[in-house]
Amino acid sequence: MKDHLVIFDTTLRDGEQSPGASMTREEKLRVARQLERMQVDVIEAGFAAASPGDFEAIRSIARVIKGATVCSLARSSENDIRRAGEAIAPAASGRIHTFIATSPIHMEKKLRMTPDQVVDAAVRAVRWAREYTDDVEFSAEDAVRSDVDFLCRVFAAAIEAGARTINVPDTVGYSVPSVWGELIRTLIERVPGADQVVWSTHCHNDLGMAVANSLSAVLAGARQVECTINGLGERAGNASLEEVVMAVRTRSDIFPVRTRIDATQIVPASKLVSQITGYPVQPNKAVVGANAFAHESGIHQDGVLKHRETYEIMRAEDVGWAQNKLVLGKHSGRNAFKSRLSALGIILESEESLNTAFARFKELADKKHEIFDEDLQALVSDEELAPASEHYKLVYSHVCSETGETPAANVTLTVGGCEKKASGIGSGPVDATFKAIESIAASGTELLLYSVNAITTGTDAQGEVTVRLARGGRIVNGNGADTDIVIASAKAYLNALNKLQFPDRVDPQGDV
Ligand SMILES: [Mn+2]
Repeated sequence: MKDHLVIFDTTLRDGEQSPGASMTREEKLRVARQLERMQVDVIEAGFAAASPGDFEAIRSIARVIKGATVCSLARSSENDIRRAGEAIAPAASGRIHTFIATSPIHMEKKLRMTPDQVVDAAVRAVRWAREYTDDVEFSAEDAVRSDVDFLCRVFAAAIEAGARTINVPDTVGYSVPSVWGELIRTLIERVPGADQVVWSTHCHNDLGMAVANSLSAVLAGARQVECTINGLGERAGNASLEEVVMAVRTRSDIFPVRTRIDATQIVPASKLVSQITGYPVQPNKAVVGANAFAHESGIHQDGVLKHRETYEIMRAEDVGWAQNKLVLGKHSGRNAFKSRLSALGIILESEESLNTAFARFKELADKKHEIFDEDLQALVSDEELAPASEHYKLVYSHVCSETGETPAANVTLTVGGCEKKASGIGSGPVDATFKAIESIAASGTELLLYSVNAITTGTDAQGEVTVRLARGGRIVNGNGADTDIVIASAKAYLNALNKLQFPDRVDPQGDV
């Protein structure tokens, strides 16, 4: 009989802390619904005290999600914990995840607290959290650089105060598998009350070992792994959910645990998160990369055709690859469209927004005869920023690209409802378009990244463009999709400018 391994997904909290990856409430809801469908155990939906927007997003997710525990992160201050408690209040099952730093460097330089004060603060935090829910998780930030005796002391105090899950994070991605496993084993042996809690690990990927360290922790007795879709997260990211889940499943001869994850939902989840955040997945990424399965690449094809196990240890369809099939076409009706959306977990709030989306679907189906799930996701992503909240909007564009001539663009935008026209020239049609837009917006931003990906195959595929802009230390990603990549580019640029119109979350000054 195998133990249950709790999959704690923090795509919406740690993942969202990647530069430019912040998501709107609607986007977070879509990801949360997909996580629920994939049957993760816990969804860390955000950091309630970070901003009113994050608070609202957690509350909305807590209201909607029934099949997973909804969690908010909170520092150990009373205000943070009360905000987290209020945010998760509507949940069928809610958790508060509170943390405090325990390494000498963090205690001295950041918290300016003595070890005794840190233990007291941890105990108070867990007790406040228990006023809202029995399901309280405690993390020792920067555990990797903390003294083991002190970790034992603070964890014992947190358990005594009522924590049910004890999380050991490698906040800075410094550990290696043998050392990390040994630390978990030591803590489980030495901490009084260790047998009454679930031990958890949260590993960062700065040295590329987040998944390996997490799995080593599982072999040492951890029964919760904190991870993200596509390994998204601060800096080099977190342990990737799909790799942890498929390692445990594929090597069930080694791991004494099983998850309840529906693996066929992994690839759809990966694509959704990539599309919403604008973080593409590298082709050779394990499990979810386009080349992850041998039959996709020519060289092994012969061997695979003769006998699949020659090169494959997993089946592409088991993780959801086979689902990329034609779903809708030009003649599909409103009901077929609506039911396909709801199968994808996309619930449009009003009949009016369904009508708008359906009109856009028809438009797209005229240009591109086969419509795939990915096209529908992109269409809805494009639709979601309600026109009323869009400061900049593309009305018209005309672009000339001719051999031997300088590319030129004319654009018409509405800016806060007023129509403005401009033209620009550039080294290519996209460059000319961006210059024309800038001559209206004068945003003072720096372009950090421009990328185009084909959403599906074929030259009639929609191009999905990501534009990353920086201004005054703030970074946003804009996305746009269209069968015309110049128009997709203009949409992505305007989407980024629109995101800069909204105030950002405050820097939470702390992370596990
Ligand atoms: Mn983290």
